[in-house]
Amino acid sequence: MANIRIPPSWQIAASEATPEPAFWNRRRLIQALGLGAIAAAVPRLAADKGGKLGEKEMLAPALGRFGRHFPARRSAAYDLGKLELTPERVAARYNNFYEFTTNKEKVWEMAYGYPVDPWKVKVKGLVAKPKTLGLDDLLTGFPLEERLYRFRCVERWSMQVPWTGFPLAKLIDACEPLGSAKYVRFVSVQDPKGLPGQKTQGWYPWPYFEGLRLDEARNEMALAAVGIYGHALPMQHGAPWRVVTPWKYGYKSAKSIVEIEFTDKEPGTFWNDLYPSEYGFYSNVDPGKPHPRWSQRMEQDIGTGENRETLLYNGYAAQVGKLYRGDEV
Ligand SMILES: Nc1nc2c(c(=O)[nH]1)N[C@H]1C(S)=C(S)[C@@H](COP(=O)(O)O)O[C@H]1N2
Ligand SMILES: [Mo]
Repeated sequence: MANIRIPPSWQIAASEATPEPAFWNRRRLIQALGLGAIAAAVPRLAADKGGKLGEKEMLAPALGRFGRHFPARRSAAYDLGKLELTPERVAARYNNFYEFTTNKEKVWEMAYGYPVDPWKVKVKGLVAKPKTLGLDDLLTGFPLEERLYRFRCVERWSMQVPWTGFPLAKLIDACEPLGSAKYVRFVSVQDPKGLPGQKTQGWYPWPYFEGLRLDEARNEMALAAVGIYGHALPMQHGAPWRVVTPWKYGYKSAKSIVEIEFTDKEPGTFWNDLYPSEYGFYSNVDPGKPHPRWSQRMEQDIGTGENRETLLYNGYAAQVGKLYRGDEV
């Protein structure tokens, strides 16, 4: 029997997939004004009037008021070996964030100005006491550190970036999961009015959702990221906070999270639910496990253009290898 399926949208031509950015930036401005964030919206007004956003906006943190917490001290434990750090302006204009658009080079301008203050994160499921976290909990609740990490997308591009954040384990402990909790599920923001991709790509099961086994989420490499390149996250990287699991393909690192749920069963994930034969729950970077439509043996660095061999667990076997038996998909 033939399998009828929608191709993943990174196969859709950019011209078909991209709504007009200026329109959405104007909407965003109005939203920000509506929320009373007038001071924050003023610099946007000039850019919006001119209709053209520039590099300043592309690199701008989505959250202004925690500036004094950046840059954080760089942790010496995570170095890149002989790999170069990806230039900030390269990483900032090549993004996957389907809530805005599938056109990687347009995400930043579609995302610019999206309001993230206030922001709430609901903690639910198998926890001692359900609660809601706010920006102060996330930005000032745990000591921030900077870590240089490799990052590998299943589409075969890779980069090396300095994230600012704290171990996800600390956030998990603060959520007080019960002993019966075995998995953690993350849900990204749901807002079809403000996130154009959620409206134009109605076939996706919004909001974006991801999950980890609890021991993976507690591994030292799993980071709750609130910043990049020494400042708070620009919107296109998933402000105000996201997960970063650098030994897994990029789609496991959910952006702009609003819900953390603890479960005793393996939760579904956005891409695994859609295309189980292409995207597994574990999705650990593995050059020996080809994607059904392309090999994963090689990758291309978006900064240098260099093609190189992909490493098992993206080079983090020493840190995460002990979590696995080798048959996880
Ligand atoms: N909510 C949400 N999170 C997401 C995605 C997305 O579309 N929506 N894309 C994922 C994919 S496929 C990748 S490669 C990374 C990209 O992160 P970056 O844009 O900061 O490099 O974000 C991941 N997190
Ligand atoms: Mo990705």
